[in-house]
Amino acid sequence: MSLTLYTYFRSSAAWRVRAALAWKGLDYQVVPVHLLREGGEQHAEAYRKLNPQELVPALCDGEHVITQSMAICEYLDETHPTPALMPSDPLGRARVRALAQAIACDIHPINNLRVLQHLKRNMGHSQEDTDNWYRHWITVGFASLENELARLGSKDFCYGGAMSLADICLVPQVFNARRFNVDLAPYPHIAQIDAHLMSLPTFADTQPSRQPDAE
Ligand SMILES: N[C@@H](CCC(=O)N[C@@H](CS)C(=O)NCC(=O)O)C(=O)O
Repeated sequence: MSLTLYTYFRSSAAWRVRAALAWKGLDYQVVPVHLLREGGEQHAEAYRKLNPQELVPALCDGEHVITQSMAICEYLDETHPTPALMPSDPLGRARVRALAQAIACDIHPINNLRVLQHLKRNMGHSQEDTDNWYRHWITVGFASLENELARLGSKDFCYGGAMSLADICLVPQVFNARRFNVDLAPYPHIAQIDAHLMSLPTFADTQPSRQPDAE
């Protein structure tokens, strides 16, 4: 199997896939897609042919192009079941998906680059406004996530004392929160889990500063 990942060092959705690939011990080729250079290489014709959504990541497995980070992670988990990214029981999988989707569906999309660009370019908002927007949706999302992790009694991992898709989503989102100066003190479970996960090669080796296209 030959895997190629279209990625951008700072993309949190791409980091999810980099972490999943690392967790599974899979080798892959990296093709950087710069999201800002020349109006954004994700909008260039060559990339649009690969991913009409004009978003990273995209993973090529041989001739097959797979888009959407969550679909890619689950594809990797099904094609390479060990070590697993999902619990073996239905309730566990539902819990992990709920935590992962709280980040990937409810926080991340409204803070995406194109949303921030629209706020600034077309709706007349200042940089300060858009930064506040970003922080607002992270704090709303993290407050409920923190409560859920506390209720589950989570410590080193989001769920069940083992690596899962929820962890894969958490770490890149915490990285983004720090980048936008969100105070993490109100979220001790999130901070503890993130600190533990960042001590593991799965996340330490795939973080933005370790990428070939890092600036
Ligand atoms: N739901 C998609 C989201 C992908 C996404 O939003 N990627 C961002 C980077 S994290 C992107 O490519 N943004 C480019 C843009 O907004 O123009 C996924 O999980 O793959």
